[in-house]
Amino acid sequence: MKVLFLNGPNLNLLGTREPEVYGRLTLVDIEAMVRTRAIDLKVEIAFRQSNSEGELVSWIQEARGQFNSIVINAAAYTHTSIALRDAISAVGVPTIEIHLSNIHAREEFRHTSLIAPVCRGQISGFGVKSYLLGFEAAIIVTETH
Ligand code: CA2
Repeated sequence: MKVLFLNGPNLNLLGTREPEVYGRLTLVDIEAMVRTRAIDLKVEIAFRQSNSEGELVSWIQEARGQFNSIVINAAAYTHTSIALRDAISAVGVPTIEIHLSNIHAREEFRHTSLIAPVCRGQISGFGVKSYLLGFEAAIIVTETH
């Protein structure tokens, strides 16, 4: 089984600013935590980040036939990107949407996720644990796909 983790814009800055919202861990720390879990579960993973919408779209397209499922923290593109939504919908690889913060408890513009309707589910508000919960969900949807 192979799971692709995708991270959107500014997540490379995690741990440097707004620790009260996003915590103190960096994306490198989060990747290490996910890799440790992947070894325990004997699941192969790829873990990527991009500030570019187009690069994220390309990675989603390339996931078809390469990965069983996708876990995506699309960051701000969650709320704006029809391109990401169309890519997730087009490739048909089961996808889990995750967020560190609870987007529904924040500013109104974060309450809408354009990708939620084409994802299998959403995990939002559990800090770095959202990545591990998303990983578990990605395995569950692969088993039922
Ligand atoms: O809670 C999440 O995981 C978000 O996807 C994080 C995004 C935000 O735009 C979404 O609404 C919710 C922001 C990603 C990174 O933002 C940083 C801002 C300051 C310092 C470090 C990271």
